[in-house]
Amino acid sequence: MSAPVTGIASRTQTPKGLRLHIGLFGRRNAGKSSLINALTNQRIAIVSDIPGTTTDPVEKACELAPIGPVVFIDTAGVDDVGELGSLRTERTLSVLGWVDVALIVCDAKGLQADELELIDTVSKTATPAVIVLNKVDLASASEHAAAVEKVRTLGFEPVSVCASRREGIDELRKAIVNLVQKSVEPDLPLMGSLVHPGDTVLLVTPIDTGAPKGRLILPQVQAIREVLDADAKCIVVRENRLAEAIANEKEPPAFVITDSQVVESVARQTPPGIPVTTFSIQMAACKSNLTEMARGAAMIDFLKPGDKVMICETCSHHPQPDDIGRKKLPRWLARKVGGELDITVVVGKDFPVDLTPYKLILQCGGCVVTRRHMLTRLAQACRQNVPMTNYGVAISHLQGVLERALELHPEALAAFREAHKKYARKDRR
Ligand SMILES: Nc1nc2c(ncn2[C@@H]2O[C@H](COP(=O)(O)OP(=O)(O)OP(=O)(O)O)[C@@H](O)[C@H]2O)c(=O)[nH]1
Ligand code: SF4
Ligand SMILES: [Mg+2]
Repeated sequence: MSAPVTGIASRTQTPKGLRLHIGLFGRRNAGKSSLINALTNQRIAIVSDIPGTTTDPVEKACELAPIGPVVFIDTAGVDDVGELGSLRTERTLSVLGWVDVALIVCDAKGLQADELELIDTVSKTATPAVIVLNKVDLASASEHAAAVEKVRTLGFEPVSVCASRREGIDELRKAIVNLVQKSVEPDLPLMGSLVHPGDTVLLVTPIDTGAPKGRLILPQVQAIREVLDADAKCIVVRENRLAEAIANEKEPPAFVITDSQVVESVARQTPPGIPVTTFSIQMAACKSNLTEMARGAAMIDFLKPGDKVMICETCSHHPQPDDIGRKKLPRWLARKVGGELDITVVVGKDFPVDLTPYKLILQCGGCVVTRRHMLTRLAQACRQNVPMTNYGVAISHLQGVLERALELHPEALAAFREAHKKYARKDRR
């Protein structure tokens, strides 16, 4: 795992993981790419009258007035044909599982079967969606009226547009804003409700070879900002200055938050009574479901050599020489298990449909994706009874201090203990 860096150079750029993700779905030639251009008032997506122009999900980060920083995901048409076509359709539908908002682009002349299926899917999966009737210029008044009526019977109020002439776009923007306000959960803060005015929070940030030159990584910057916003005091140290920093304070800090990689040393140096957490644990709490991730970590103690484990890195960052996901975690796990595991590394946003071959899934922090994306993965793993945890929770456990690191999250701690007992009972059989 290597979280994206931030600093002076990137001050004006909102990281992807903090942007609203808006996906466009529909048949080939429906006008999905044209609509992205119309909404952004730019030519950022390729438009052509050849069906199947967009073949893979394409992400475009941009500003969408008045929402602010967003990522548009242009997708391949859901009516694509042939073997390759059905693979594309499968990828498109997987994107539908994690966007914050879906724009279902339909034909104003009348809804086709694929379009009705898409609307059915967003209804069933409770995906916040706007149904867009595009190409109103080509529809007769009665065709258009019938399409509007049909969408209403499905429980949605459609927005009619002509993407190529950029008509109806302001109304569409308004509909997106309303939907976001009504149905999209705002991002949770990294520190949740842990910081109070007047508190002192100690941040431990190791500066090793993996640390970006001259900058701090995103979760560290986010944490500092949240402490300041809460009118609390923030002390930032490397692990070698931790004991000194605690001793210098008249009052003990409210808690210590550290990079997972030095959590064992931090837990050892921090007097009992001062809670310790990690950036990754807080990331799991705000970005997915820490309780489930803690439950998943219990499986680590029951893995056997040769067991299949899937490691998921949600972005294709350039792997470091001693990369956490690809090198350190497999090495630490092998040491713990007493032999090599059968590890598969999955990079990017695709996630296998069948997870049952795996004994455990280790997910990175997912800093570049939406909370919904992480929750969708977790829900899929839960449905298939496959334990899933995240790198940081796993590292704390592999370093023998997970219980200490979960002190601030009693529900997650209880879930970890309960799952541990359950797996132990199964293991004895
Ligand atoms: N008349 C009319 N043509 C439109 C409208 N919107 C898009 N088009 C045209 O429809 C064709 C397909 O548009 P695209 O935006 O490429 O459609 P797409 O859904 O991205 O298509 P694929 O990438 O092939 O799935 C282009 O020739 C556009 O100019 C519209 O509102 N009215
Ligand atoms: S998405 Fe995952 S692998 Fe990529 S930088 Fe963030 S935590 Fe690391
Ligand atoms: Mg397209």
